[in-house]
Amino acid sequence: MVSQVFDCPFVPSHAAWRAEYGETQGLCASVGSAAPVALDFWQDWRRHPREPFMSVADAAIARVHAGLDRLEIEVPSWGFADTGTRFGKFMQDAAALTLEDKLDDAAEVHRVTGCCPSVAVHVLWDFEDLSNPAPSAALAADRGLRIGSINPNVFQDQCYRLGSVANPDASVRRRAIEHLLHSVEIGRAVGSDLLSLWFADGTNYPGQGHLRRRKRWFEEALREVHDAMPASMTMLVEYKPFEPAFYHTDIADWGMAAAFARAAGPQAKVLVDTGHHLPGQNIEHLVAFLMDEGMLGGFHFNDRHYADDDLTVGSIDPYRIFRILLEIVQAEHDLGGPLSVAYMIDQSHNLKPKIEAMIQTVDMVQSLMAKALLVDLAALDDARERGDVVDAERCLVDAFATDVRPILAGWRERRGLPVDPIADHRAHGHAERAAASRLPRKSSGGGSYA
Ligand code: PSV
Ligand code: MN
Repeated sequence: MVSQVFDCPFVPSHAAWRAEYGETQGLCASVGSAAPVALDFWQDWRRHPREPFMSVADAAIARVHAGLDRLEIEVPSWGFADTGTRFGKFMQDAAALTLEDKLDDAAEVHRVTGCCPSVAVHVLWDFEDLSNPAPSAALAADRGLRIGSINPNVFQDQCYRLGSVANPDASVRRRAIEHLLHSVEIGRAVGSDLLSLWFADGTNYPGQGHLRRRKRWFEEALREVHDAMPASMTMLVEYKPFEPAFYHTDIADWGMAAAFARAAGPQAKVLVDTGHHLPGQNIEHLVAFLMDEGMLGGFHFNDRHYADDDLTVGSIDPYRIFRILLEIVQAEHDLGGPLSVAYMIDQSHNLKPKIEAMIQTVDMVQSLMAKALLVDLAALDDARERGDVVDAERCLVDAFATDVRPILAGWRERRGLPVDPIADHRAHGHAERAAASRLPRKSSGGGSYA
């Protein structure tokens, strides 16, 4: 059954149009007469969205709503703090300083989106008293949140100049492993089941490191940490082809991450950060491959134009994230149930207001997931079997081109959430209150590079 039948693909249904604007306004008669009215309708629709612009079957809308009900997205604590480039930091009055601030901001994102109940933490950036992390769980709970993935910091201390678990100095390797083991305990104390590992280890110059020896050190370290994890905990192994190391990175790509995860043990999986690939990498292909191997653990979502740019999801290439999500939708469809995948954001917003950028990201991930859920998988399979390449691609393009904002609006209304989360956040005054309370606590000026 089709919920609305529209006469024109780019303007609302006759019924909706007549109800709002009467018979006299032409629909597709001519661009000249329809355009001004269409603009009015659009502006009004943005305030009070009612129905989709394209016909979408009720069953498909229900499928999207059910998919959105399941979709939880973790926000990173560091996405609310002042950050910058390696050349300097630009400070924002409302940017968070403490874990409490970050949790307040995350709670604001969750208030308007309803799908971000957990916050990733970086151990040395977020916990003041590492010997007693448990109260942080209560701070999160007070705000209706929970502490999500635990991210150790084995990259910033002076001793890690030549690496952490692959450092040529055994005492530094031990120190890094101790920090990873401590992070497991922190996870236990705050009720987190995700240990998310990213290593800056690598070398800058040919000859600097013994590549195979470093690989062995990594395997040993990951195995030791894996063995210390409770049965409920998953280890996520992240990869990155370069930066901060520029000659080689010890976990350079998804294949190495999968091999290391396998060497670590059955609770270790691969973490795909969408910004961590060399140009031209087909990310949806590696995601499909990892899923089929049972090795996909989760995502760090962000967008990029050049390298690890940490731009908001979909700002550069929304079709790419759509294609990745479609692989997951297909896998779950084939499996007949949801996969256990951690959806996390990993972005630093240097120019946009932090909370707005985070809400914009969540909205984009939801929209792209909605589009992926709209793909007619039966038609896609049929086109593939017929060898009809054009029809197969059209299945993707049709779904991607569908305006899902009304469907999302319907989902939000059903959940009692604001239909326009950014507008609601702006009207709520959180940023102004945050700036007033945080500014006096900030030291003047930004952070310089050198
Ligand atoms: C490294 O570039 C990374 O992607 C890791 O996930 C870190 O946890 C995060 O960025 C820190 O911003
Ligand atoms: Mn990441």
